[in-house]
Amino acid sequence: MNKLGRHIVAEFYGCNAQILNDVTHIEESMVRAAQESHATIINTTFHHFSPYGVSGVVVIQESHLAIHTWPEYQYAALDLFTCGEEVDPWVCYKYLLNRLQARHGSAIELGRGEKELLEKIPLAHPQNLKPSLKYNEIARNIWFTERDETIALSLRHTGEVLYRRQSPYQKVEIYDTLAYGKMLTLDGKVMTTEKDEYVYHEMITHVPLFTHPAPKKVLVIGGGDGGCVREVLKHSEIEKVVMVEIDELVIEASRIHLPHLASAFDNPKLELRIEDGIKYVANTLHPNFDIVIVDSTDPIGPAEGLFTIDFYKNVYRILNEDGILVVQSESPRYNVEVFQEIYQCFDNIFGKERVFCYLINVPTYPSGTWSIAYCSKGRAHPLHTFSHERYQAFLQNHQLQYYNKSIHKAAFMLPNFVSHLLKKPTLEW
Ligand code: SPD
Repeated sequence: MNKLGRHIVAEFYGCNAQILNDVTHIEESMVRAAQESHATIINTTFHHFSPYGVSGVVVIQESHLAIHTWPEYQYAALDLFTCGEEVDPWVCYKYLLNRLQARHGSAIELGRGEKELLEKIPLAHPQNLKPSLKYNEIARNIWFTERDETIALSLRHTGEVLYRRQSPYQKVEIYDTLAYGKMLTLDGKVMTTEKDEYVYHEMITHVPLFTHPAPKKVLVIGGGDGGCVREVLKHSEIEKVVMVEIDELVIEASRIHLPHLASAFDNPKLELRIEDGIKYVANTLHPNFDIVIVDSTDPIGPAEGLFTIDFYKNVYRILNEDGILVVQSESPRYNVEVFQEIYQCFDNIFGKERVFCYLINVPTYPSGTWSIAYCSKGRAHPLHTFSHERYQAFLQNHQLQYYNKSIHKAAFMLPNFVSHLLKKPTLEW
């Protein structure tokens, strides 16, 4: 491209007046237009004018999408400006024309920043131009936001996206956040951050490992950042771990930017398989694992199949007789219905008495309260079969940041609202 950017100046006529006066609809449409074009959203601001009209802008990594509407004229004026080659502003134009129910639209495209007329001057390496990362000195005010229809969680970051690649399954990104260090996101959802990853990874691994009577072989489904296998392999009695991750870009991003999590990928006890965990489990013929850990994303996109009864029937089948399944089971505060459905599914397969829920505090997940399901096929029990001997021996060699035997026990003491959602009593102590 011989221009720095493409700028579409557009007019939409004969739109639906009600839509043009609905600030929520307009904001959602503009955000979706950005998503349709695979732009990366930095921030949005939208305002409703009295009595009619909406103005707003979606700031994208590639520039901005802006709108002003006149419902009384059924008219909207738009600026769709993108830089670089990856995002096509016409995708946004077509999407919005349809969303705002315009009778017709007209547009001109302006090329911005004719390269032939520009002189590029040498600037210092971006690293040297970067302001120091002390909170008060950061000039840029850029936020990553994970949101659904009702809740948004935002983390401020430096503005530099350290890794961004679209895999066949999802968009894999690493941001540099001010409060939580480097952060891995998949399709815009927080998976893990340098500064709070230990909560999730220690709790999803050590709880089953210290309560299984004699764990030797572990299967991890998902977990591409490496945090789970790092923790599992701290247990010297583990002879083999199979990790099945569908998306090799997650592993690549973690190896490059989160080496502290990816530290066990080259451990000889680990068999790392890049394939679909659902197929792997379906094709495993005989009981073969003492513990299965499902460290998935949320139940949309590639992880959807990891939340189905067929998948878990197969997991049950491949567990050895005292086997334990642990699964990240979403939030009882955020995804209430999904949370209930997951436990219903496990109750049906393992039996209600053998399915337990425990809670962890992950500040960077929506609501901060996250849950893990513990399902026992045989003798294992989350509290009664805890091995004090192995725990004491483990402490001789390892220091953990969240997990200890008290938090293990406490995590199973459920608040009343969670017990009610699950129709299960909390564990007695
Ligand atoms: N909404 C967040 C759910 C994330 C569960 N998996 C996290 C991956 C960490 N290894």
